[in-house]
Amino acid sequence: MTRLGIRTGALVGGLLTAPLIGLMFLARQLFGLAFAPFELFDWITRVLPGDVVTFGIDLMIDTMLFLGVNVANTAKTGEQVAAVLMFLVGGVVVGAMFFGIMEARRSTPDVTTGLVLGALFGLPLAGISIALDQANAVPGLNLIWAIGLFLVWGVATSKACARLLPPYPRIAAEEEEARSVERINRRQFLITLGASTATITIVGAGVGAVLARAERKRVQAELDDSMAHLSEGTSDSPFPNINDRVLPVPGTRPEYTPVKYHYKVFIRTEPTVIEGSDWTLPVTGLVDKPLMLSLDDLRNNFPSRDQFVTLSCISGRIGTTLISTTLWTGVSLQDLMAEAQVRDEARYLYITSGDGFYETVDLELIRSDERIMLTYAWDGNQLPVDHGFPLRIWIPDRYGMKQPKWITGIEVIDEYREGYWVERNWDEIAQVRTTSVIDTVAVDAILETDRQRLVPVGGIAFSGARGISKVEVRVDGGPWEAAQLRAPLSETTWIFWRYEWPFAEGAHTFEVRCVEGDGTPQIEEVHPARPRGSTGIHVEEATL
Ligand SMILES: Nc1nc2c(c(=O)[nH]1)N[C@H]1C(S)=C(S)[C@@H](COP(=O)(O)O)O[C@H]1N2
Ligand SMILES: [Mo]
Repeated sequence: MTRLGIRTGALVGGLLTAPLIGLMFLARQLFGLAFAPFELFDWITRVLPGDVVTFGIDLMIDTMLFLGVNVANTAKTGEQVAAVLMFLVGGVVVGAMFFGIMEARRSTPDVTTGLVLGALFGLPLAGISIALDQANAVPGLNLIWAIGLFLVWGVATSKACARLLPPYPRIAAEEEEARSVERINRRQFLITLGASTATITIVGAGVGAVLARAERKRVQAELDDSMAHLSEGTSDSPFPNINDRVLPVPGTRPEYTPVKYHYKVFIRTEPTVIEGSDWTLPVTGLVDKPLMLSLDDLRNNFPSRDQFVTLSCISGRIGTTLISTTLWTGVSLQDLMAEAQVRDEARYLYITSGDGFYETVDLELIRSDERIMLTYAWDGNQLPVDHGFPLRIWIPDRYGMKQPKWITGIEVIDEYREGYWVERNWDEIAQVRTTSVIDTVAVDAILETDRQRLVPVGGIAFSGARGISKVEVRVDGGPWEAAQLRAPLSETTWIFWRYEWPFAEGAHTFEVRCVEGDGTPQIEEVHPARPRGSTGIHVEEATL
């Protein structure tokens, strides 16, 4: 008996939650309103213990590697799909439970029941939305919309329940006849319900998707002016190594990453949007002169610095695509600290971000390295939204996890506070661990000399800010042979290497390792990314 209620409830829950999602998605595209499935997902990933989150991310990445999809491009899409599916499944479960309870209690829900049901889910979700403090949402409007939508959803669920479950109480003599009439009515009702909810879902999600694609195109087009176009040898090239004789092997990744291909990592399902015109940076706490700086103040009142920077993510595995290089421009934190007149007892900067991220930077480190900067431009343009507009920090030799984007505040403090990922058991220092990667065994770029045929093998090596003095390649477990090194764009970027291997037919195993500037070899022992960054040798198989 109860099973009919649960089955019908699950179906109705799904049928009514799908258009709810569709409409929320449309409203998000049209008016920038909050999208509950993403907010719920973001909130869950924030409150869950770090190990559980890491396990989930690992599982997702393993699945992607298994399916052969590019992790850097697809991870966020995977999360978004998971968030929407989770929400839909939630709707199915709630529908099943609601119908099940109504049936077990032999009661017919009315409008009030529906409103209560809607509020039961709408209000906590509104609470989550407030707790997340999404920088880009319109708070009041958001709440009215979200709660209103859930109330309608609750009432619709309750109406459908009243319509689809047998009415109570019932007179026994009429039962048989009533049943067959009901069954026909039920089927018709479900068909109508299915058709109308499908229409709303498809229209909402479809129009939303078209708008989303247009927006993405517009943003991408803005990024097309990348300096990457200038990499061919002009005399006024911005690239200092333009005349280096050691050239990247064809098939190697670009030395200067076009900004639109720069890897992206952020804690939320979506990047955080901050309005540059209202944005100001408060520098508060243990300072004699608290500051309130606009983007123009940062650009005009402090000397600017340019630096070619390779950024990488601690969660990457050996050979990861979560590493990219571009030109960073900003203000030295030493200059900013001098302006704010940091007091003697001050020990750390506590940096907060528009997406709820936070990190601590040791003032000792800032005093020791003038390169540490608040960055407002990438590739000669303002920071792209996805990469932290309007302001992010750069700390040489550290993984990305220590370097907040979308900065909204800096507080000077005297007691250490753990950062977002440190609280989740990632390393406190997060110094970049040296790595080298084979990008290509260029079978289609074989060099013919009179004596032999050489296959160029090429890739990158990166040690944060510690330099690379040697790269070695080994084929089929033979001796390690030195590769040629191309001058890097700066002392804080990856370096490109090439090795010309005497051609031999068959299947071969290529391995690479490197040595830091001061002679420290890359760690060959295999360690997973967590908690300090992965180590081990990159291996590439090729059949020639
Ligand atoms: N506010 C904020 N800053 C952040 C993060 C984040 O989620 N939120 N992620 C960090 C991590 S883990 C990395 S690897 C880099 C990635 O920067 P990118 O997306 O511009 O490549 O940003 C760092 N700064
Ligand atoms: Mo990261």
